[in-house]
Amino acid sequence: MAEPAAQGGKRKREEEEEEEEAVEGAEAASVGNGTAGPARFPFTGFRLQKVLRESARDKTLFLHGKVNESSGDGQDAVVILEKTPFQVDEVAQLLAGNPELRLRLSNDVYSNYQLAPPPQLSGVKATVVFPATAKHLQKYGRQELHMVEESGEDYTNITLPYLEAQSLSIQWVYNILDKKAEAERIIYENPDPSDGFILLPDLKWDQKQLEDLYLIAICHRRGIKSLRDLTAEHLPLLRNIQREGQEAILQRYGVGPDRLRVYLHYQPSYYHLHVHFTALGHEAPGTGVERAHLLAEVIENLQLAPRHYQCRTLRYALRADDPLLACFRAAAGS
Ligand code: M7G
Repeated sequence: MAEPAAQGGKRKREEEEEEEEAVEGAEAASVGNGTAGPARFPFTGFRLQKVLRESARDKTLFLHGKVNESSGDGQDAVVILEKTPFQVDEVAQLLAGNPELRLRLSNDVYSNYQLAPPPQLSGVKATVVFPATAKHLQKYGRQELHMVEESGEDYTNITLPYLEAQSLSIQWVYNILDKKAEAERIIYENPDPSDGFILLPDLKWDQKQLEDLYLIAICHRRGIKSLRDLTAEHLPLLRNIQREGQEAILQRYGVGPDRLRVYLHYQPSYYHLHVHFTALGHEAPGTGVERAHLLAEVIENLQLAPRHYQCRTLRYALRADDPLLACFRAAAGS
C-alpha cells in the first residue's frame, strides 16, 4: 500500500515544490522517478516545425519541433505548454503587497493593468513527448472529427487488427506498474495481480489545486486492452477500482465520490485498461458522451449482460487523418 493518506486539500508549499520538481523530472526522463533538483529537457535545440494546437481560452500551446539536429538528422519532439491555474493564497499576498504594474486603461471606476507576477505565480507547465512518433503528432494535432459506429464484428475485423499493428507504446504504463517511474506519486495500490491496481495523479494534473483534480487507476493485470475486452469476469477488478479509488481520493484529498467523475475512454489512446478520476467541475478533455463511459454504468452493464461490450455497437469520434477512419471507410466501400 502507498503511504498513509493525508487529510485535506492544500498541502504545505514546501511539500508541493518538492513534488512539482519530482514531477517535472519524471516527465522529462524516459524512465525514472524524478529528481528534486533543477532539470533539463531530454534534448538540445528546438526548431519549430508546426503549431499542432493552440487555445487562448485554455492558455495552451502544442508544438512540434525538430531537436538534436547538431548530432545528425534530428528527432521529433512534442512540447505542450500550459499556463498553470492561480493559487488563491499567493495571489492575495501579491495584491496586498506592491505589485509591479503598468496602467493600460482607466475610465471612471474601471481600470486595466499589465501585472508582472513573481516567478511562483507565472509558472508554465511543460509536458514533453520525446522522441515523438508520427502517432503522437497525430494525437496532439487538431483535426475535424467524424463519428464511427463500431459493431462487435467491426471491432474484431477492423479495429483490433489495426490496434495490434499500430497503437501507441504502453511502456510508460509498465514503468508505473513495475515502480520504475512515478513510484513516489502513487496515491494508493491494491497489489493483487488479478484484481488490483495503482492509483496516481494523471500527467495532466499538477496537483496544486483540487479544481482540476485528475487521477488514473491502472490495473495490474496485463492484456485487458480496453472496454471492449471487459466481461463479467472483470467485475471484481472494476468494483475494486470504483470503491477503493474513491475511498483513497476521499482520504487523500477530501473529495467525496459525489464530486468525482469516474470513467473509461473508448477509444483510449493507450491500450492497457485504466480508469480516469476527475473533479466533477473540471471539463477535462475527453469527457464528451462520444468518448467517456462511466465506470458505474460499465459495471451495471456487465452485471446485466456479461458479454455486453463484445456485442454492443459503440459509437465514437475519430480524427479525419486517423488511419482507423480510413479502415472503416474502406470496409464500408468494399
Ligand atoms: P487515454 O484514455 O488512454 O487517452 O488516457 P488520452 O490521453 O487521449 O486521454 C490515458 C491517460 O493517461 C491520460 O489522461 C494521460 O494524460 C495519462 N498519461 C499519459 N501518459 C503518457 C502518462 C504518464 O506517463 N504518466 C501519468 N501519470 N499519466 C499519463
